[in-house]
Amino acid sequence: MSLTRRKFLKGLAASSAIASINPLLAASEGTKFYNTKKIPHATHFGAFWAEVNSEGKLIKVTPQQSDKHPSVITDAIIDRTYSDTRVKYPCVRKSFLEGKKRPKLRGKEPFVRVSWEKALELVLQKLKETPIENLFNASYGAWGHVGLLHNCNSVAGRFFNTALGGHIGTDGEYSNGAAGKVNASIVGDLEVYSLQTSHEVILKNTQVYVLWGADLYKCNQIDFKVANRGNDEYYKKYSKSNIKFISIDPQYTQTAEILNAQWIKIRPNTDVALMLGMMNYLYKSGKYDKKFIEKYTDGFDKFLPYLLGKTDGIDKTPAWAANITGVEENIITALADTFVKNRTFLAGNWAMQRAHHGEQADWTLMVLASMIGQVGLPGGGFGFSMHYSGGGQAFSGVRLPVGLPQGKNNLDTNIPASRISEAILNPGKKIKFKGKEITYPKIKTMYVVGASVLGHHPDTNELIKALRTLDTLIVHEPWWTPMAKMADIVLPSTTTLERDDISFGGSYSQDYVYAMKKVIEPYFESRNDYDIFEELAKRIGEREHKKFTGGKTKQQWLEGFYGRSDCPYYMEFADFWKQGFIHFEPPKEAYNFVRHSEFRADPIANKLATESGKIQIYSPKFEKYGLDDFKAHPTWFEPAEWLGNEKLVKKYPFHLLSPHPRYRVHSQLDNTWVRDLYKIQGREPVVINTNDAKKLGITHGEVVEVYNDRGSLLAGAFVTDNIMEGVISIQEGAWYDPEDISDSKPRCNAGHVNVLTSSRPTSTMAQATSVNTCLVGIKKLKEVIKPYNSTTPPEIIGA
Ligand SMILES: Nc1nc2c(c(=O)[nH]1)N[C@H]1C(S)=C(S)[C@@H](COP(=O)(O)OP(=O)(O)OC[C@H]3O[C@@H](n4cnc5c(=O)[nH]c(N)nc54)[C@H](O)[C@@H]3O)O[C@H]1N2
Ligand SMILES: Nc1nc2c(c(=O)[nH]1)N[C@H]1C(S)=C(S)[C@@H](COP(=O)(O)OP(=O)(O)OC[C@H]3O[C@@H](n4cnc5c(=O)[nH]c(N)nc54)[C@H](O)[C@@H]3O)O[C@H]1N2
Ligand SMILES: [Mo]
Repeated sequence: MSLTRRKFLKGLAASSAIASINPLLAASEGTKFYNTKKIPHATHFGAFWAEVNSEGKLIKVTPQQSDKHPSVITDAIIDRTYSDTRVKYPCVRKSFLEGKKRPKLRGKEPFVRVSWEKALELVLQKLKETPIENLFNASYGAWGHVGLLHNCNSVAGRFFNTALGGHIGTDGEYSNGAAGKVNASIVGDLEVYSLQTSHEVILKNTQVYVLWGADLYKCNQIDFKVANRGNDEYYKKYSKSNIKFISIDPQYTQTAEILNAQWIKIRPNTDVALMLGMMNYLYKSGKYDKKFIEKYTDGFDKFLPYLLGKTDGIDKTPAWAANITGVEENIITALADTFVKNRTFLAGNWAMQRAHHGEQADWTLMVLASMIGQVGLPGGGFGFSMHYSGGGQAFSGVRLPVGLPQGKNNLDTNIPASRISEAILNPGKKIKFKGKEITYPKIKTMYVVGASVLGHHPDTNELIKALRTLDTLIVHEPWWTPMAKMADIVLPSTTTLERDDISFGGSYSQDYVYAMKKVIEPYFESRNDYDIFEELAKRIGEREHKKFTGGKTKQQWLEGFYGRSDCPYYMEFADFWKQGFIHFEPPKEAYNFVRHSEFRADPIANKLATESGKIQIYSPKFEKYGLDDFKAHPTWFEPAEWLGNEKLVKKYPFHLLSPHPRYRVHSQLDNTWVRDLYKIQGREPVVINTNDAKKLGITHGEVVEVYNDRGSLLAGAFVTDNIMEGVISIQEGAWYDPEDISDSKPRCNAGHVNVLTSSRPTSTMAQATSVNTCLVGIKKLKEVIKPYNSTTPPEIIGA
């Protein structure tokens, strides 16, 4: 927790945080004519009143007052709840049920409907057969839904730890796995999840706002907790302000459009070179802030020889940078001049560190910000979360409920996020990781709850090859996702609407707690993940059962979470539960928050948690790691695949980006009518520049093939000038649909981008995923083997 947050908390009793009473309370109790009931619930897509008819069917959702800019994606909740893709019964892959295993048939065979009794017995048997040293809990990320009790990740983690003693886990994130392993050593904080300088401060002080690949509008459509889309109000104010917006991005985003930003087209994965070029110019022209560098940073002198080419013979001049980035030399120097002459805010994204050598991106940006010298000044410096979960909103200062305690994992075996396929395929292999060496365990059983590994992991064909070597693959899912279709045992989970829970939002403002009341009865035979694990724990033993439940009922857990808040304005749980939410108005001072202002005001008293207490431009700790692909200072490394690699580009001329989807949370909602808003002939769109399309004879709206050595897919061409030439883009998360399952690398019929991405790690330091480093070819289509089909459930015998 940052100092400022603590101060907020201390000052809370005297602050103006006020719990307000819901004026809609009466309306939430139902209407006379139709006999419907309005029930409060909350999701990643926003909080709403769910209207249920007399038959108990959900018929309508109406956004709650906390949703400042409701989106159609909230409506799609109804469609997905009653979707044909729901898993209705426990199912087991045919050969697996017959005891023949045949792991190579995963994803190819029919399933058999079984009773819960049979399914649980099988799961239990497999768990008993598998020592925890061989049990991989791949329930990554917690994007399933926002509830604190039924949170898929924590329910699974708690079960494995309390009932079995532990499990193999994942180390590092798909989101910001590279930056996440570096930033804390540079500025004492991850930065990617830290409280951001407030929008009000930006509006009052910022003159130049750089969207460094930050797609604020799109990425803030959802929240890790409950979305409020409160940022949209600020973007309106931004667009009317005098702030000059500059977007450095291979695509002209919707955010850039809203803010009328100047577009700097940059070759993907080359931002570090651009920043070095600017720094080189600022140093040589003497325009950088020497005082800031002296007072607040450490190791500039050790970085300079590299910047000036004394160590490697390459002077990192703007001309050098122009050659790499495709941004003209005079623009690079003009940008640097603009940044130092104006109060400039650099809003970094996460996509550029989701690339080969992604460790360098944030670090270099922070060093550039240091040379500009405005870190900690109102409206200046940097932020790495303005695009995420309502970043920039004022923080209520209220301590909010936390979820299920995880218990102790007796194993310390975690696989770096990018290495899952490799680890499954190479037990015992040793790799470098965070300056140490780790050994891959032998993974026999993989258990997935609330994640779409087949959706989120790079290089789908490599992953499927790995999954087809496991002994057992168990998945809990409400829907027949591509991940579920690949499993041996599929247990049908309820959706968020089918159980009571509690959450809060937005992630940064933390100004609402929400009652997520059960809206409908569980669909067919689905059960809550919590209940499934409780039942398994019970069958393992009385002690294990008690350890898992903590001796509490679900209601007691919920009330306990709620009671953990230390806010004096909290209402009684029963009142809160009736009202549906509780709101805390952030105190006035929260609107004046400036990131790193305390460090700036007094770098001794408020020193950073780094080696020197200052911003680490050079790190002796990292020097000791002695790695070839990660040095002690920011460094430009050529990515393995990029537009500057002439040899590769001859074969695969396009750089493929896979940004996050506008109308989904990753793969979620791909099975709803929302698809109709943006799919092209049923496929995920591939965004391509007008001139490129012309050269290839591709017209807007036709289905094309995108391919490389790793795989191929079909996508619908979206032709536009809003992407630079040589770059194409396909949103992550389309449901995988192999055309010919007998093929070892079947073409994906639906445009699931990870059949093309590489599982290459960012470096031997962070071993993070690098999906945005990917070259491909694109061509007109000869034939389509079968119609679009990704949301068709598998064949189920006995259903
Ligand atoms: N190419 C490419 N790939 C990427 C990325 C990229 O930028 N490009 N981004 C990466 C990033 S940053 C992330 S965070 C990951 C996201 O990857 P995931 O977190 O795996 O993405 P989701 O599709 O949201 O998966 C959540 C799953 O939980 C299920 N679910 C929902 N509710 C419940 C429930 O109550 N119980 C159970 N058991 N299941 C439930 C949903 O149906 C869905 O299958 O993707 C990564 N993959
Ligand atoms: N609507 C919606 N919002 C989301 C999510 C979602 O699924 N849907 N997922 C959430 C999650 S889990 C995460 S991790 C975040 C992801 O946050 P980010 O990773 O920042 O988001 P992306 O959409 O992958 O990419 C943002 C922009 O980066 C640009 N970009 C790609 N490569 C480069 C590069 O090399 N240089 C530069 N300068 N720009 C580049 C892309 O063109 C794109 O416009 O989003 C969150 N927000
Ligand atoms: Mo993410």
